[in-house]
Amino acid sequence: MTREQALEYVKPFLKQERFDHTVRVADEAVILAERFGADVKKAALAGALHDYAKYKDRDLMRRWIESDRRLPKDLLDYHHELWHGPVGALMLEQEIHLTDPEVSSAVSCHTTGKKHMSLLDKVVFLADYIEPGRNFPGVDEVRKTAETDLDQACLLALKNTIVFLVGKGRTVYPDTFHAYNDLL
Ligand code: DGI
Ligand code: FE
Ligand code: FE
Ligand code: FE
Repeated sequence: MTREQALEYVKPFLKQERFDHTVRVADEAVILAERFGADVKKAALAGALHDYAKYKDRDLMRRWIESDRRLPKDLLDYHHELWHGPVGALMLEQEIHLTDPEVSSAVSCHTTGKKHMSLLDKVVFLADYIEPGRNFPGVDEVRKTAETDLDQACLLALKNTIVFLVGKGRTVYPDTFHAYNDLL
């Protein structure tokens, strides 16, 4: 599957603004892959597919988590915003036979990160955070860092996310801490 085919596949499932974000993530993932030596085609594909399940029905996603052995049950104890990555990766496997484990992993962990992220996981995670449409506080420092240091940039993005969530009094999924601790 090409970047174009992937974009065509996800488009009907996304709102226009989310689709525009998706195109920017795919483009940013390509830039980062070229910069840091990741597989450019896989980066484009994972970027194009990463938010596929963003608007899937919450109860449908809950049932996936409850019934598929590959999905950690503790996801149910955390915010449903976190579900679209891991559930989306498995839906894509079923629907379009996305079997590439590297692309699947990058889609799966794009929101939280995880321990021992691969080069491709980091590229997609960071692309989602710094794509040109984002304006999180501190994103420019992450963009600057991403010019030279992938791990430092991911670490900074994770730190910002953790600080943001803690500041709002929200739960933090353990994989976010695992990713952070692993890169520190
Ligand atoms: O899907 P996107 O909007 O492109 O971005 P995303 O998948 O990175 O993040 C979706 C939301 O999840 C975002 O509002 C931040 C939130 N989030 C990220 N990590 C955690 C989290 N929310 C909780 N509760 N816990 C986390 O660890
Ligand atoms: Fe997402
Ligand atoms: Fe993200
Ligand atoms: Fe996204």
